[in-house]
Amino acid sequence: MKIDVLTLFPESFKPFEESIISRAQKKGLLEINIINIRDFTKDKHKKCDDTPFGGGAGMLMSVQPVFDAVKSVWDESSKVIYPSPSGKVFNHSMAKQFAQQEHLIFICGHYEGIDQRLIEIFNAEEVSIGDYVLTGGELPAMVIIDSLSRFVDGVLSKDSLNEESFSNGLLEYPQYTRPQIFEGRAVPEVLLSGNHAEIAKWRKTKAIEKTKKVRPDLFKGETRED
Ligand code: 6GU
Repeated sequence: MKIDVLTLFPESFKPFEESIISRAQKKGLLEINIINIRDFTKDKHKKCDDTPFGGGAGMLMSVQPVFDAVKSVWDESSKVIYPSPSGKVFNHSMAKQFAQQEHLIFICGHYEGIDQRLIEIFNAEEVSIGDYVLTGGELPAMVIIDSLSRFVDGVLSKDSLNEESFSNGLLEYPQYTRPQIFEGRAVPEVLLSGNHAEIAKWRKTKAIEKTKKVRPDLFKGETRED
C-alpha cells in the first residue's frame, strides 16, 4: 500500500523511522512518502496561509499549494483523508477499511484548516481522532496511519490481530509474564494450568468485566467477530 502525506511539517513524521512501521517499509509492505506542501507554493515568500472570507480568528492554509500538492500524487485509485476535529470519529473498523485501499493521501491541516472546496474537489474523508482539539493534522495522521498499518497484510502476525482490544468488540483481558509471583502478587492460577479451554473462558470473562467497567458504551452484551 502506498501512503502520501502532505504536510507543512515533514519533520513531524520522524517516528515512522522506528519499529514496526519502519520494518514494514523496508519489507516493501508499505510505502510512506512525506511531501512538503511548502514546495508547491508559487508565492515568492513561500507563504502558505491566508485569511478566511467572512472574517474571524486565525488563518486558513492557502488553497493553491495544497491543491497542487494533492494533484502531484493523485490518481484514480487514490482515497484522500483530511484529519480534522470536524470529521467522523476514527475507530477499529475504519482502520481495517482504510488498510484495504491501494493508495491513501493525507492532507495535514494547520492553522484553522483548509478551504471547503479542496475537501469537495478531492472527495476527502474528514476523520477526527477524538473529541478534543489538536494544533495540527500531523499527530492524527500518524495515529491513523499507525493503526491502519497493523491491518496491512504481513505487517503483523494474524494472532496479534485476533487477540487484541476491539477485535471482538471487547477490551483486552489482563496479561501476565514471569515471575510467577511479583511483589507478593501471584499470576492467576488458571493461566498456569495448561488447560486452553479454561484459559480462553477466563480471558473472555475478564474481557467482559473490564469492558463493562471502563467502556460500558462498547458493551452491548454480545461480541462481534470481524
Ligand atoms: Cl484529526 N485534527 C485536529 N487538529 N484536532 C483533532 C483531530 C484532528 N482529532 C481530534 N482532535
